[in-house]
Parts: sequence; structure tokens; C-alpha cells
Amino acid sequence: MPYTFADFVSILKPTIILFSGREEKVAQISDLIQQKLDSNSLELLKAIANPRLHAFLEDAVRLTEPDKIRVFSDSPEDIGAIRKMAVSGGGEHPLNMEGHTYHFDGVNDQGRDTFSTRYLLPKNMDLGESLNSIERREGLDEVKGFLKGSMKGKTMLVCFWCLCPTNSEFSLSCVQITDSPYVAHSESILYRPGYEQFRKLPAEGEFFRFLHSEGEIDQTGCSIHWQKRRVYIDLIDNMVYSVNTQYAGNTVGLKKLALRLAIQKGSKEGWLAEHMFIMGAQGPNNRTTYFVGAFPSACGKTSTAMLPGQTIIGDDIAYFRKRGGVMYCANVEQGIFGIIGDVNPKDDPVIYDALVTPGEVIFGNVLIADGKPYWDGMGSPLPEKGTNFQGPWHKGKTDKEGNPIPPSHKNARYTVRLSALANLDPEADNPAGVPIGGVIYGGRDSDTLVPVEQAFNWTEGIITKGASIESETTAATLGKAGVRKFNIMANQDFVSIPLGKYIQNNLDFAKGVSSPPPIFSVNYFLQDENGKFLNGKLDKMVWLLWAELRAGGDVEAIKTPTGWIPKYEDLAPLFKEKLQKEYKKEDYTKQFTIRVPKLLDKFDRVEKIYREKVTDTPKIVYETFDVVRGRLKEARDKHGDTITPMDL
Ligand code: SPV
Ligand code: MN
Repeated sequence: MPYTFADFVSILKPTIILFSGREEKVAQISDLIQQKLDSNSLELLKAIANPRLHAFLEDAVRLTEPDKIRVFSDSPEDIGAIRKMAVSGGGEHPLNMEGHTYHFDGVNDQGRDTFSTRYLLPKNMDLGESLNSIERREGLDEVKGFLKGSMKGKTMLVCFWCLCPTNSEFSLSCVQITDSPYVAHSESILYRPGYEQFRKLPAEGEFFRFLHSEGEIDQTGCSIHWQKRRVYIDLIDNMVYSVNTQYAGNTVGLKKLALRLAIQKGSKEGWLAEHMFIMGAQGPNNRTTYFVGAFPSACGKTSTAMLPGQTIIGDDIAYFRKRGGVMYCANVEQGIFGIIGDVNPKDDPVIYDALVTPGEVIFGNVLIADGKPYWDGMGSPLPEKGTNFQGPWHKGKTDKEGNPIPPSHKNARYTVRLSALANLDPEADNPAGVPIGGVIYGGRDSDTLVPVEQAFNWTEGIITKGASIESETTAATLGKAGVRKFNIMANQDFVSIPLGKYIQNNLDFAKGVSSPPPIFSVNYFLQDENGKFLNGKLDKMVWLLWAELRAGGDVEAIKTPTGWIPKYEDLAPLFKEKLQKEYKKEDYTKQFTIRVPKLLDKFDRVEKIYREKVTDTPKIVYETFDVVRGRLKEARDKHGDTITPMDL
């Protein structure tokens, strides 16, 4: 008989408490769990009177069968212990510089696995064919099959974190169970401690649950069974299962796994969860205007949030709420998991400084030699040999197909607390969030969009900028790079509600807002006929500061069929003052030429996706495309296929 009567009682106890409505001051913890806990962990667990938490733990322990369980509080000792375990357990290795460690994910585990990441959907639920899903029962059986016994011989870590600042209307409690100290350590850098917050949660209060196991690992600490990698999101249970993977985008529950749960929760409750940075653009007379920006991965999002002279609040995920007719946002995180390639003292001085200063930093999938981390584009010479994500490496080494192996992986990353950065905004932890002064949508686009353009209003901005993002793919997800892909609000991979509903939520968010913030598109990747980039890397500073001036009502702009573009006279002084660069009129003309056929093609392509793949597209989307196309055609009749700013 697999279960004894006592087992049944202990399994049912939390449910009995839940349904009897009894206030249970001391939590019931089964013998099975008690045997595996140290005394401190037992005390910590007992102090949380939440039957659903105990039930989650009980289920996870029965499924994964760890040898020991350790529970962590918010104390600096406990947070420090996580880091020590990451190093002593072999998932991370110390580097020469104090506080610095490195981690490898494994050669086949270097990015988000969008194929094996799926929503578990009951038969009566449909998100549309553009979102990857699996029938819930079947998916649960599969992922639980892979998780069965996966923590044998290991210690299960139980950590509590909070999405957004604690004690705020944005706060969302989370519990992460994992056997990977690297995952827990990453979370301790990236998220606010949430044990005390969790204790305050009412018994019926909602929280997110994440269960991760790296599965069996090799001598280098990497998951052996990556072919059985699964990330399954259970929307009806606010829970995510992740197994046989290390890469943070697949494992760190509070990052992209929680974003998927939050989008659904926000949709029910009338707020938004977006794949966006938050930064303070510094305008004239000490004015700070807060911008949020959505970019597909590896398209300049972090470096925009980090622009020299500006202040950062967050670089990846923002929640939006409305209060008193104003939109506010808060950073879900307190750290950065950023791409390290090309971070050098010239282009990204603020991050570079943090990466070469003692303090807590995890380097992922970089080149290691003589106890130091190296990466492509770091602005100094790399050693000829070392160790990287695929093992020993030397210059000229090729893979099985004969392709050169780069010193650091293209998606190599660093994990660091925002508090390590010199330009952290003073409002970063404000529980009230900051008011949204402008919205930016970006993407990797070699031939269509101008470097910066302001939409005429919120509705057009959401539809023709955010909901029309197309971007050439990058190494941040597994698969071929350089393919143009539709990516709604740069949030496509994480949207967990039907896409039409998601657009409608964004449109509706402006209701009751007295003056919705302006929406801009930016494109840092425009090329000439020979494939040469038309802009320097830091030019983005000028686009941002122009957007700041527009948000402040300080400058006029030129009307195009798709929005407002800058006047040359307003950009040239910004180039001079901020970048000490002479901005040539001919460069401006090239960059800001309206390419009518390309734009018409773009809107046709995007509309086709909405017609063919999305069943609930709001009518206003098609109407808006028609209006914009009409304006483009009218302008083409008047000025021809390419229209310079001087024509307008
Ligand atoms: C991204 O790819 O958008 C990231 C890193 O921010 S990941 O954790 O992989 O999502
Ligand atoms: Mn991201």
C-alpha cells in the first residue's frame, strides 16, 4: 500500500483547515517534512500559518523526494547562506575578485526554450494558436513524471520573494522551491526578500508558486537531460513547473515564469504586467521624466535603461497601476540579469564599472581564465584559451559542424543588484511606484522604421507601435537568429491571455487617465543599402532625450503619416551637448526618411497575423491600420515612395 492512514491525514490536514475556516496559529507540518528540516527551517515554516503553502510543500516533497529541506527567511544570514550553498554545491565557482562567481548552463541550455515552455490548459480554455499550450492533464502527467524523485540525494530550498517593492499595492508574494542553489542565489540578487511579506498574507491571499529541479547533473553542474527540459505554466493554479534546465529565463521563477502568471492576474484585476524597463530621463531644469520601454530580448533594452547621465529603476519587467487618473509603474525586480556581450567602458560605462568592482556578481557563460571573467566586446584583449560554456576553449576552436566557438556565448549574462550601480534612481524602491511620463517600443529593424517617432495618441501608439512590433530574432531564445518575427509589445513570449484581450487591456488602461503618456517607437538598427548601421550605439541617448522634451511639451515636431518625428534643429544640439558629436543634416535626412512601401508591407504583414492567428482582435486594430495605410498612400501620391522630413 503506497500510503498509510497517517499519510492521508497529513495530506488532507491543510485542506481541512482551509475549508473549516479555522484560524490556525501554528501550522501543521507532516512528519515526512519535519524529518527533513533543520530546527531553524522548522521554526520558519511553523511561523507561516498558510495551509496552501504547506500543501504545496507537502506535494513537492512527495513528488521530488529530497533528502533535506532548507527554508530561508529575509535575514542577511539566510540570504548569505544561499550564496555559500551555490558555491559549495558546485553550481557556481568563485573568481578572483571578491563576491564574483561564475556559472555555466550547459551547451544545450543557453536561452529561453520557447518550444518546451507551454501553458497547461483545461479542455475548455483557449488562448489562440499563437500561444504554445498543452492539455493540462497530459502536461501535468508529463512534467511530474520528469520531476518524480528528481531531488533524491539533494537539498530542497524553499525561498520567499516579493515581486515589486514590499508593502505596496504592487507587491505580489511568491514561493520558489528548487534544488539549484544557483537559481536561489540569482533570485536573492534579483528580487526583494519576501518571507515577512508572505507571513502577512491572509490565508485566502493569492501567491505564485514555482517548483524547479535541475534534474540529474554532470560534473560541471549542468542538467544532463536537457532533452526532457520542460517549463509548464499552470494558469488555473498560479503555479509553474520547470525541470531539467539551468538557464535563468527557464528556471528563475520570479522572472519570465511569474510574468506569465502576472499578465493573467492583471487582466482579471485591471492592471498591466509588461516586459519593460523603467528609467528616469533627465530633462532641462532638473526635470526627471520616467519612461517605460519594451524591447524584444537583446535589442538594446538594458543599455537604454542604463544610459549615462540618466537614472535606472529596472531593466526588464514593470507592473502598471492607475491612481487618481495617473498611470504609475514599479520595477518587479531589484537586480539585472543582463547580456554581457559588448559591455565595455565606452558604450556601457555604468554596468562595466559594476562588473569590475568587488561585490556580488554572477557571470554566466562567459570565458574564464586565471580566475577572471572575459567576454566578447569587453573593450580589452581576451586570452587565447580558457574554459567556457562548452568546456576547455582555445582561440580557433570549432564545433562539430566546423563553426568557430566564440569565447563567451552570445547570450552570456551577468546578474547583479541594482544597488551596485552608480545611477540607481532615488525612487527605485518607492512602494507607490513612479508616474509614467512616456512609453517606448523598440525592435531590431534594419529597413523600415525611423530611429524615433511619437504616435499621435495612446490608441494609435498601442496599435501601430506596441502591437505592431516586428523584430529580427537574437540569441536570447534558442533557434535561428536574424529572422523577422512579430512580437506584440515585445511581450509575445509571455502573454498568457488571448492576444486580442491583451491589446484591449492596454487600450483600456488609458480610460480615466487625464493625460495618457505619449508613446514612441525607436529603432537602433536601421542600415543602409550596404548593411552599415546608420547610427552609433549611443545615439539612443538623443532619441530618448528628444522624447523627454516632447513629453515635457518643449519642442515641436514634424507630422508624418505614422506619427511625429523630430526636427533637425532639435536633434543637432542634443548630439552636440550630450555626445559631443556634429550631427550632419544628410545623416538626419537618411535616418528620418519615411519609407512608404516598407511601412505598407509591415502593416500588411502584421494585419495578416491578426487575421489568421488571433481570433479576438479588437475591431479598432483593423480600423487603425486602415487609417494609417490611408495616410501613407495619400502621402505617397503626393511625394513618392520615399519622403524626406523636408518634404513634409
Ligand atoms: C530576456 O530574454 O528577455 C531576458 C532574459 O530578460 S530571460 O531571463 O531569459 O528572460
Ligand atoms: Mn527580458
